[in-house]
Amino acid sequence: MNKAEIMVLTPVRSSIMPQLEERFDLLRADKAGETTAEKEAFVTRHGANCRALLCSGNAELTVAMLDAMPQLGHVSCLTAGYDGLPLRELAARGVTLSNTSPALRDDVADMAILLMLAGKRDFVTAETYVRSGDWATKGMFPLQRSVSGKRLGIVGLGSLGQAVATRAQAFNMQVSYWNRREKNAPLRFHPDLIQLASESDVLIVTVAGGPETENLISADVMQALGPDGLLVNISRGSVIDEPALIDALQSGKLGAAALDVFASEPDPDPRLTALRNVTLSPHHASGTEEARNAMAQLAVDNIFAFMDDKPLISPVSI
Ligand code: 8YV
Repeated sequence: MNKAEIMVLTPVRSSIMPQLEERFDLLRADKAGETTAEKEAFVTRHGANCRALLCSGNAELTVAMLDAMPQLGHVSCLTAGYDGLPLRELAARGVTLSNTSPALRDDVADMAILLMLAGKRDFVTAETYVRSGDWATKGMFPLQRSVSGKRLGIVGLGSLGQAVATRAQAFNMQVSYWNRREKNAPLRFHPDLIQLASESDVLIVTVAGGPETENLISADVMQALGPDGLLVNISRGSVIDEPALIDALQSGKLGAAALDVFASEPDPDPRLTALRNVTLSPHHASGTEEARNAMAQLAVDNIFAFMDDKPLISPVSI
């Protein structure tokens, strides 16, 4: 009997790929060439019977590709973010979507705390201070600011925001949040984001990217967070108005930022990376062996669930 066909736009880790290879006929669009046109030509040639597709959230899944896969029923996105996918087109075709946010939540929440502490204690500069010998020649490193007892505002209280809240409470922080809708959570809800920022010492952004949250963190939000405030972003660069961020950091209207994500990756704006009051990380919050294995496994398990007519493990409503 012929194996069912699965289209691969982005492969999972090589250690996990054999699970798919064993059961399905894999159509490797990812190997068809570097350009979208080459991948599109491959999908057009081979997509007629494919039932499910594996890709990352920033893969170029074009309308022409979807048109060439009339049997497509499911897209298993192997990242948490899916803001680059054509959601309206998928919904219109009745194609279901799953992502991997449960698999990376804890490591991303850890990174939010790491960035918060590094930003508040100026840890990167402190490390260089020891390595360079400045400690011996210049004396004591300047005093920094604590996080214990301080006010944390979380922007977006999905499961990632909740995981950040749990960690911050262990640091004895007072945690409040902004979300589109109030959540049933024992945390203070602020329906007004500017108000939340003005009553926070640290703001951690965890909302999903996409058009709905583009530039949500505006110049006004940054100004409300203020000259002593720290803005941490572990969601998507698009959520922050980056030119306004550069201006706020340069002028001192905002104290500091600690960022894992940027408007332009992997080459963030040099005006941003030149600033002393920014702590930088190369979009690596989920960059652990554990998280990446769990993400790959979950993406594969969602394909198995779909192909076996079982409920998806981590569906996304679109
Ligand atoms: C990804 C992420 O691992 O899953 C996401 O949405 O932002 C990251 O953690 C990264 O985009 C992989 O390229």
